[in-house]
Amino acid sequence: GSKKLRKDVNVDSPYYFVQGKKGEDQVSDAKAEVKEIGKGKTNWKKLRVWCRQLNGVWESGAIQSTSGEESFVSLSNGNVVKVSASDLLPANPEILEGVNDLIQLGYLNEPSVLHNLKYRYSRDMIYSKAGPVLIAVNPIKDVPIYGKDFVTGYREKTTDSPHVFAIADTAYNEMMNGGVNQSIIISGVSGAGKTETAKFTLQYLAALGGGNGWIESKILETHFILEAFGNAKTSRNDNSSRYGKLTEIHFNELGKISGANIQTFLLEKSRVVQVPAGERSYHVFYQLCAGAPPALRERLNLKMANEYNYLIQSDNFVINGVDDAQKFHKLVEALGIVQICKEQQEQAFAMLAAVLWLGNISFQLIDNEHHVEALADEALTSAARLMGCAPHELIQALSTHRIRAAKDNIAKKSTLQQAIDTRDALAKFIYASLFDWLVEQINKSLEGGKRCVGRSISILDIYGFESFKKNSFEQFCINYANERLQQHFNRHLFKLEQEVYELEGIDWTKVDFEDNQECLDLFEKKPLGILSLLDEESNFPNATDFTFANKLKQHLHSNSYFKGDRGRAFGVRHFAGEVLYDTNGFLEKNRDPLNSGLVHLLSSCSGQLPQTFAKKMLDQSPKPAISSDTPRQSVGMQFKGQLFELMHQLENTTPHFIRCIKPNCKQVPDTFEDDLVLKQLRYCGVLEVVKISRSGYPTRMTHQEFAERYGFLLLETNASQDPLSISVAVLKQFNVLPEMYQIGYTKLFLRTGQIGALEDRRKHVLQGVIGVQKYFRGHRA
Ligand code: AD9
Ligand code: MG
Repeated sequence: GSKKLRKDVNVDSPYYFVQGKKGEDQVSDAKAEVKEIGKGKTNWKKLRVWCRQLNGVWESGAIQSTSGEESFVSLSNGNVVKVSASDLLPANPEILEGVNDLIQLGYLNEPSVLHNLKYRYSRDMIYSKAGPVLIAVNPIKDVPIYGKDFVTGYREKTTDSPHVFAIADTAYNEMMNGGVNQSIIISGVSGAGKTETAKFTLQYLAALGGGNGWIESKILETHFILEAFGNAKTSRNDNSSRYGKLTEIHFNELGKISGANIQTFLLEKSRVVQVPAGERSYHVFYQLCAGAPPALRERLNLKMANEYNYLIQSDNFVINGVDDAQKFHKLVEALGIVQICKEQQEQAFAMLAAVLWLGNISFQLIDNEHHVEALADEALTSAARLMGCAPHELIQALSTHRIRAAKDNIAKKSTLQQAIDTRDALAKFIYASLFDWLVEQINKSLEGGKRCVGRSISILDIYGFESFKKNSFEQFCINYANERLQQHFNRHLFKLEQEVYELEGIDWTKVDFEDNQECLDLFEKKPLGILSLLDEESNFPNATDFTFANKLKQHLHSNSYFKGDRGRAFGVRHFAGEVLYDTNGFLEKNRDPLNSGLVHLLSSCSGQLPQTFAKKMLDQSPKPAISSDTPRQSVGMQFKGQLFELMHQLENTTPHFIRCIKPNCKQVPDTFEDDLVLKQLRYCGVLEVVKISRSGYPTRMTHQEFAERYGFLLLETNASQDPLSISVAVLKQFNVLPEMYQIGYTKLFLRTGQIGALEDRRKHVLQGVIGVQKYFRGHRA
């Protein structure tokens, strides 16, 4: 990891390793912990351990005997194997099996964390906590834990097992009692369950804050509309959101929902014109083609999905178990509910049909210099009619491009590739503008009048960290966003952790925490951050992806978060791991050029939506669009701006974090792939949370709990019966060193591993005669 936790500890202490200084080095951890235990402080025979197999998988077992650095371990499958200490990690005692909160685990090593989640998952306990963070492992099947009885259970606090409802409930109460805006930040890889989790959150809040009638059902309906336009089937998820979303819910003084507002981020536009094999374009295209009634079909000259080039590419038209026609009817209903009138709906559908027809436009050669012109066929006339322009105007706009010559902008004939790019740019622009327009309409209908201060809950459903074989500009932006969110996450958790210690009167000021600011600087610094360099290069007419890659290497080679690579690639050391980006297409995607001829065309269309789209575009342009082909702010800078605004918004809220985990790649239930889960735990910073607590005192028990559990082990009966003195006597008798614990006002804080040793002793005694007698004298098991 790029981040280190430092703890001011005595490096010479034999407990150095145990304290987690080498938290990143599991192997030394293992050796040290096993060695410590081997020194005879604990009866380490029969010690439960995790044992690394040749294939890297951790198996549970118990130590049979030890000599030097090697041990014989009997595995859970009955086999006995010889293992070196470096392949052993201590496992938690049985009482900690499947605990609600990972922080309760005495040993917080990776196999222990993983085992705990797996144990719970196999019992359909999909939610767990890691300190303040909720971990949600996608069940990929219906689990009956979201009904009215569960809402009531969490509302009346008769249930306290980890749940998304519990998070929503806490947020709601903190908002009502403290008058502070709240946020629920949901992240995870594609298919991990973010969007479903966001819906359950909303469902709970609607149940709590409902009552004013329409508004909450309206908010729920918006999901359906945005899913139709912003979700698609991908190889990872049949209903993958291709944009990020922040839903802000407003409440009134009485805690009832009064309105809402939705913000979206970085819609994947390329999908409109390019669909990867086995995937689909946006749901709404298939819904429209399958479900439009005859009269509408006629007005839009609509065909079936398999007659449109943009949709044919992937040869994938249906999703198992989904009826697109029926979804279309549901969509129309939902549009009505958010007050988008019939006329507007028809205009929106006309834009969709126009996009589809654009994809069918073809070009013919017109001279010997490879120049082409769009054919005036059914596709072209239909697209022109739907947009509201004359066919020859569309032909002209698609067959020419503009170049800057001195101060003028002159139109030149296009080659086939240029013409196709122009056509696709128009289709993408129309679709993205339509999406933004829809969000605007939805927001108008969700507006709730006067807003109360400190009465809102925002739900963020945003793409998690991505690292594929090939990573492009999209992954670059997504990972940049995650780097920002991770900083927010770390800072918040760290603050919380510190607060707990302060509240308990414990000295923890020596913990020093390095965050990922340097990595963020690599992206954001002016003028030598990647985003600035990308913009600079985007403005050079002759720049290529290669020159961009070289520029990065030239300026950033000494940055420790940057890694130059061969050819067009470069690497970034993210908090979640190193990612190699291929600069292919970076400049083009960052410029996202829209031929000024197209803007002119749209603004002169008779259709209302094209005009609106063009106007918005012109309003956004820093310079008059006429003068250049790339008038807009670059995509990278736009995204950075959006992200800053988002962070600013989030910083004024109390955050609650939910980390969604995808248990397997096959989208099937009851299958838990260790490696995949472990990777995500790393990506989403759960192991970081765990590390933060490792560096401190992860085990916390109230004086009362501690005294009840271990008090009976005292050899001399304590005159005083108060839990604190019993606890202190236990610690003394078992020679727990002063640096291994701290005594807070109400709780006892213990370092990693201490509870395991005490548990072993306790079990040992309970098994012995004396222990059994004491046990039957009424101590709790
Ligand atoms: V993506 O980044 O938008 O591609 P998400 O949003 O993380 O992704 P999504 O919420 O769409 O994933 O979940 C994927 C599928 O998992 C859903 O379609 C459901 O079939 C399934 N799922 C997710 N969460 C739950 C749940 N709590 N209970 C049951 C679930 N099924
Ligand atoms: Mg989603």
